[in-house]
Parts: sequence; C-alpha cells; structure tokens
Amino acid sequence: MHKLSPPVRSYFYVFTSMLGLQCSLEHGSGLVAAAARASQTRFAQASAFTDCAEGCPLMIIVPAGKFLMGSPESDSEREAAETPQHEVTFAKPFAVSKYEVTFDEWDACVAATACQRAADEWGRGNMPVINVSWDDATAYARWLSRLTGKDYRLLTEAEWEYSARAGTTTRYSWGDEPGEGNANCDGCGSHRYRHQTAPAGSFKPNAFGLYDMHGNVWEWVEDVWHDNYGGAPTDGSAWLGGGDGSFRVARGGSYRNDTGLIRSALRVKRNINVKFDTLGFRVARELTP
Ligand SMILES: [Ca+2]
Repeated sequence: MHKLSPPVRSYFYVFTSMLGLQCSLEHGSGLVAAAARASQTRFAQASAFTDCAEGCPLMIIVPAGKFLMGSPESDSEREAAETPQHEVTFAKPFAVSKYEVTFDEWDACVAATACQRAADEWGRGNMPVINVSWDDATAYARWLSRLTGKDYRLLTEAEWEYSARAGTTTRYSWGDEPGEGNANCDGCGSHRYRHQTAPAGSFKPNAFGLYDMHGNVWEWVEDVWHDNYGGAPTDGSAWLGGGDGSFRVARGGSYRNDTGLIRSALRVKRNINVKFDTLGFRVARELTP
C-alpha cells in the first residue's frame, strides 16, 4: 500500500525470540503476540520495527541469502563499473530502513546536536533528507547507535544491491522495463515529482517491503569507490581496502536521473564532502542481540 503521508505508527513491544531482538513492531492496532516464525520475507513484508518510541527509522529485516551482484552482458546499459558479476552470500539477516532517511528523522539528530542542519528544497517532514555529505550520513548512524544501543551504520554496497533487487535478477525490482509510476525519476512517469523529491514511500515497495530503492534520492553506502568488482568481497561486507577513501559509492539514482541510472546494478562515485539536493541515504542495523 502506498503511503503518501508519514506512517501512522502504533507501537507495541514484543520479544521476537527467533531473532533475539527487543524491538517494537509497526502495526495498525492492538497487541499481537507477533513471532518471527514465518518465512523471513513474509515477516519483512508484514512488519517493521523501530528502536525508539519516536523519531527512529522504521526497519525491515532482510533475510540471509545470496545473489548475483552486478549486471549481465544482456543489459544494454551495463557499465564497466558493474562488472564482473559475482555471487555474494549473506550468512545472516540484517535490517534496512524501510524508507530513505527523512528530514523528520534527520532533524531529531539535529535537535540532539549530533547532526548539522541540512538544507531542504521542497519541505521537510516526511521528505527524504538531502544535502548531506557522506560524513554527515555516517554521523547520523553513529548518533542513532548511541541513542538506541544498537549497531546502526550505512548499508554496505552489496547489502544495498541485494536489498534493492529483493530476489529479482531484472534491471529493476519490478522487471526489465522502467514502466510508469514505479519510481521517482526522469522518465519514470512520475510527473508530479519529476523535478523534485517525493515524500518517502510514495511508490510501491519491493518484495522485501523496502521503498524508493530506485530513484527519489541517491543513497550513500559505506564502500570506498572501486572502478569495477575485480577483487570485491563476496560475504556482503563493505569493501574498504584499496582505493581512495575520500570517494565512496552512491546507489539508486534520483528524481533527476533517467531510467538507466536507477537500475539495481548502477553505481556512481562521489566525493565524501559533496552535498546535493539529489543525494541522501538509508541506514542498516546489525541484528545481533
Ligand atoms: Ca533512493
């Protein structure tokens, strides 16, 4: 279901024994003895959790598994940076924020004097935060970790693509064609938002229950930029060795980009100090108790 306004959040605290997590689950009403016993994908689609009563991102559990990272030769828009395709295995599930981090969430960090105010262009609230550098984004994750006692961080690049694909091998999580109204990009048929960001969650989620992985704003990830995947880790960890640490990776494309730039496999190089009105981020969290 599309969400054009901030999610109505009614929280209740449960102990998800399988995952050993103390967390709150998003739910419409009432106390439900929710147990993470169904398939993890189903669980992820059904519910999200957050680690504080107000102001923390809603998180989705992404299941363990493996996937092919990068694009196949059959993709006419394949770039050298997306090669070679290689298998990546995630031994454990991990959590990813359901939406791009919003201004509301960012401003909670600003209020705590742990983040700098970020300039908006089209309003704050449930709009994805923009104009944040890589250092700003990682500072937010560190603050969230201190606040909650949990291990928040940026997604690794492999986590990002695995989360974006959500089990698919196509160019987009909905298929090989951009189609109409699937995301906020230039050429996505999202005319209302073509020249600006859209509120978080304005388009359909992918099979993991994650919104706006394609388009809306680019998303910083942890990894140092490498020109291709030669020598990349295969365990889903961030690739931090080699390369120049002042250049990191951004993923997913933005409202301003054409459909080729919002493909699951597409990656770009960004200096850690740049701030753009097309560039935000989302967070990941370890699920260790
Ligand atoms: Ca995005």
